[in-house]
Amino acid sequence: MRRGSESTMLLSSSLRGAQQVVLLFAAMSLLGCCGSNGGLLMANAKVIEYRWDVSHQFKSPDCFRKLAITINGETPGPTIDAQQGDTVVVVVNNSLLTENAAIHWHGIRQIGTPWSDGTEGVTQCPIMPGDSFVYRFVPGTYLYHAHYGMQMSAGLYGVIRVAVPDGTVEPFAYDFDHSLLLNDWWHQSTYEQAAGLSAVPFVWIEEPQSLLINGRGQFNCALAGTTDVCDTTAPECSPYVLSVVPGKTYRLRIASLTALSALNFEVEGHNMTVVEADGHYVKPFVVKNLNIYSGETYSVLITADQDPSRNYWLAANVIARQPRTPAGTGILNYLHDSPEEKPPAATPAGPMWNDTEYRLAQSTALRAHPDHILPPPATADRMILLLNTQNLIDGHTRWALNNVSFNFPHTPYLIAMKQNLSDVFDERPAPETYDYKHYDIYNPSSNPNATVGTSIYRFEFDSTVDVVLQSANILKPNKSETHPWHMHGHDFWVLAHGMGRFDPDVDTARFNLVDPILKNTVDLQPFGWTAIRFKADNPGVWAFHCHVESHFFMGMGVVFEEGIDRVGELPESIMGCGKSKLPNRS
Ligand SMILES: *[C@@H]1O[C@H](CO)[C@@H](O)[C@H](O)[C@H]1NC(C)=O
Ligand SMILES: *[C@@H]1O[C@H](CO)[C@@H](O)[C@H](O)[C@H]1NC(C)=O
Ligand SMILES: *[C@@H]1O[C@H](CO)[C@@H](O)[C@H](O)[C@H]1NC(C)=O
Ligand SMILES: *[C@@H]1O[C@H](CO)[C@@H](O)[C@H](O)[C@H]1NC(C)=O
Ligand SMILES: *[C@@H]1O[C@H](CO)[C@@H](O)[C@H](O)[C@H]1NC(C)=O
Ligand SMILES: *[C@@H]1O[C@H](CO)[C@@H](O)[C@H](O)[C@H]1NC(C)=O
Ligand SMILES: *[C@@H]1O[C@H](CO)[C@@H](O)[C@H](O)[C@H]1NC(C)=O
Ligand SMILES: [Cu+2]
Repeated sequence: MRRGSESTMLLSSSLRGAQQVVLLFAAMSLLGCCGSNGGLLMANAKVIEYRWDVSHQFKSPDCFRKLAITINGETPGPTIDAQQGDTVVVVVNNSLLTENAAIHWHGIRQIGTPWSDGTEGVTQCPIMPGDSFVYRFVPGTYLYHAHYGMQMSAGLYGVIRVAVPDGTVEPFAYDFDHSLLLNDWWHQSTYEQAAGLSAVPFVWIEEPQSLLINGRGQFNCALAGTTDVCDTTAPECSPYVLSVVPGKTYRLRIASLTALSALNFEVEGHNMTVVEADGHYVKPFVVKNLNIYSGETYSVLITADQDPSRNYWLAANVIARQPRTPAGTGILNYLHDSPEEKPPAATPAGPMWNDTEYRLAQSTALRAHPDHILPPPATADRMILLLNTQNLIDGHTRWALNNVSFNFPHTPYLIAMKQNLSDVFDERPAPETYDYKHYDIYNPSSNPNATVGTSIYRFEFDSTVDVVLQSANILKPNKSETHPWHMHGHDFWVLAHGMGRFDPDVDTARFNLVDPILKNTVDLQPFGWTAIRFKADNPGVWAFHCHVESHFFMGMGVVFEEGIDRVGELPESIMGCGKSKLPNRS
């Protein structure tokens, strides 16, 4: 209960600190998505407080009973509803009896509060059972989820919805605003999953049993064997219903926190206009099907302009891996007297799962809205090439970047650096590139052995950095995977996507420096490459990793540092593990 007892003090200091955080926000709006009127933000800023109790509960989101990790008894957890400029205070109480926890605020840049990022091992010690932790930050976009072990796939996640300040007009109009959180769901526990991933030989959990829309899916209980754990009539697993009024336009905030699957989402019979991605306005484009990768958020507009005498499917299908999971479905309901009536058509099947060109085309179509372009710096100070490979280390299957597979040190980097602790992590620079002229991305390496490492990339403060992600062969011949890469503490410009081997002497000419979209998560296609640029202007230590939970667990991530000397005094609440010392108290 040691840190629990400090929560009251921290909470009150966070309330006192609200004004300071609002000022930090005013600086942030230069890069933020929506508002630019600092005066308005100041006048309207509120402090919103949430108290969350994290605990294990038996849940049946797809009709099959399973132990899930919940917030205040629910999965997905409560939606954080705020207005841009507000300060959100979340008091997290870890009531898991046997497990640590940490919650990451995905897409929130944490300018001036790098210790509130919620990444266990990088920015804080885990929250131990019985402990509380106060996260305090200014929101900017739309997701939160566990960042400890594999708790994300156990259900510890939710949506953060941030409205524009009063008086700010968005570049599109709609009548109603709804969120759709997409997930994949396994019946095996996360402990079994993690044990399998760490085993020699490797034991793979296989594809998810269900896909969930707003925490609801429909498993075929006939496949469950015993009937007492699966009940298709359980109210918990009745399909999500979105009720519409003919003629009205709906903003759907579609967010994916899948642990593994890339998804394709559609609303049967309706086109969607994509207007926002990861908290930034998009040059509007119309799609029938939207690809969405784990960690991404999109806003789309749909108009209820179809035959109102029937209902329509909402459907999510697996792409980029051979699907073995039925579509996740919900119902678009025009029939208000029978909202759950099944639509007469077959469930939409989505595009071919292996149509890489189609996915690449949609990713490339994402551009900044013409009135909201923030041009990137014309040149970069440094370019890092990251080769993504599957490797073996002492018989364990791992993922590596430039032959280094990431392992967390026992002491979080942020604390180690601020307290000048030595022997916490490998202080030699992490590898900047690989032999891109000769490495064959299409075939398994003749020597698939890599090493584990804790080394990081350190950037000169305010410098401009390019990172090019290169997807290569996995350990099997002619197979490569899709990886959604997520950066903490920054939004980055997506300069280009390509297929094949990236050649810096040729392909930099393809960089879009005119109207690239800013994002915090971007897809990397099989045997393809993705180039991003960002400013190292946020003092702190930040993870950059594949958002596939099992891939990150198996080492698919790197860590960035910039401006550590500018980071303010760290709160005690993040300390207490490894070598991190708690300051003496009187
Ligand atoms: C925090 O958890 C403890 C048990 O671990 C419980 O007694 C307490 O009521 C919880 N507090 C809140 C605010 O849920
Ligand atoms: C969707 O858009 C396509 C292409 O613009 C168009 O041909 C089609 O009629 C639209 N469908 C609906 C239902 O509006
Ligand atoms: C895509 O996968 C299907 C099987 O699901 C296969 O029949 C087809 O040949 C594949 N297409 C390509 C381009 O590999
Ligand atoms: C890879 O490492 C293993 C030990 O884990 C070793 O037995 C094997 O010879 C190595 N392979 C090569 C090609 O060096
Ligand atoms: C860590 O080292 C820096 C630079 O040498 C120094 O300014 C700082 O005071 C040291 N911090 C601690 C906690 O010792
Ligand atoms: C990774 O390390 C192994 C063993 O040192 C080496 O044989 C292999 O070429 C390296 N691969 C890459 C991509 O650098
Ligand atoms: C891999 O693909 C290449 C080119 O498509 C082909 O020549 C080769 O036979 C394939 N190898 C295997 C093992 O399927
Ligand atoms: Cu991955």
